[in-house]
Amino acid sequence: MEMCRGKSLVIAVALSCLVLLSLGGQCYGQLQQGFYRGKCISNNDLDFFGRTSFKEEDVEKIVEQEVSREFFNDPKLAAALLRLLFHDCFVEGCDASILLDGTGSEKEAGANQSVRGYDVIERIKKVLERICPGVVSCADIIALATRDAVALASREKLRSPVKTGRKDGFVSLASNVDLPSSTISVSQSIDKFKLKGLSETEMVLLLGAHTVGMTHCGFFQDRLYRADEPMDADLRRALQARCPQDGSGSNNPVALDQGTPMAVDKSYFDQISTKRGILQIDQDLFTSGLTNKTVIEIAAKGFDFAVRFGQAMAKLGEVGVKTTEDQGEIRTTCGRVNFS
Ligand code: HEM
Ligand SMILES: *[C@@H]1O[C@H](CO)[C@@H](O)[C@H](O)[C@H]1NC(C)=O
Ligand SMILES: CC(=O)N[C@H]1CO[C@H](CO)[C@@H](O)[C@@H]1O
Repeated sequence: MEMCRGKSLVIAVALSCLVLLSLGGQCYGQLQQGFYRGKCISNNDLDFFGRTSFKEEDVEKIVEQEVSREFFNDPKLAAALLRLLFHDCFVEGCDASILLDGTGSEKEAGANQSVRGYDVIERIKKVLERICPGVVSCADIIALATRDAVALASREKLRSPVKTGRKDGFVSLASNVDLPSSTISVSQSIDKFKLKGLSETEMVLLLGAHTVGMTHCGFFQDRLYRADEPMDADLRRALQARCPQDGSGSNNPVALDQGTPMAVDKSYFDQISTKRGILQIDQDLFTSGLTNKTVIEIAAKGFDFAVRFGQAMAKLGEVGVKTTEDQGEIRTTCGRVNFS
């Protein structure tokens, strides 16, 4: 995979991409750090002589400012965007396919339930279109905005590097949506992430996104009434009250991280290490011999979660990206393909 990023060894790169593609794998395109440098030129200002003057704008800075404003109004933004990024990237690659409206699009798939943040991306897009129309892709806005929201929700306020240069895809089909369910086994989940070019360790780190945000009783309440499910007794009692066995509370929200539900930190790993995971897949990361070592390592003092999570998130953001004209476009509006 790493080879696909290289600039030299063009032939080797082309060959390995072909091999990877023919194996059904993902091949990272030519994303770049600071792809938009020098590309977003605004010409709204008149200079001293009344001539139009051109000004180079900092796209990443603009996104960061918009995200700060949105985050201030809604600190749940980090959770919304993390889930949006995951659901976009795992279906058709990180190409903003999840943002397309229309009958039968990805948004309408069962797994879309409660995915949020579409409107935030569209608002940031509008701001950028006013400044430099047709330059910044919706797919890049998702990647940059998620990075910025996570930094704001993180105790360490670390803003990880994110490459840009994605194009927006043309296809969005609910029937393509095949996201993991909360009862997927650890080994099946590892396989699913491997198919996207993400390692076991990266999968564990990325599930650490469940350090923020909410789920609903319906996704896990079976666990509360099965004696063989490992769960802290106090937590089980509290959740049984919230999620009655008759299912009458199946839409009740429950925080995925019972420790620090609003902060992007490693608390999720402390929680699952003490049988306080909520979804079955969360708790299983600790129970399973395949991933328990990694969980313990991340939970340990001194593990640099902010940095490692940022790196895994950046890698997620590079899954199946589209970078050429025939693969994608720069949408004018994130909700629809241009000229349709
Ligand atoms: C095996 C993999 C995964 C499974 C089975 C899974 C499953 C789920 C489920 C069932 C919910 C709750 C939905 C609801 O109750 O409405 C959820 C929420 C969430 N997921 Fe995952 N997830 C997985 C991986 C990920 C990854 C890789 C990320 C991001 C990097 C992520 C980020 C989130 C976030 C932030 C929320 C909370 C959303 C909110 O509060 O709006 N998940 N996930
Ligand atoms: C991980 O799980 C396996 C299998 O359940 C167990 O044998 C092993 O001791 C566990 N490792 C740690 C570090 O807890
Ligand atoms: C936001 C959105 O479009 N949600 C849709 C998700 O899918 C269900 C059907 O599975 C629709 O009813 C929702 O409108």
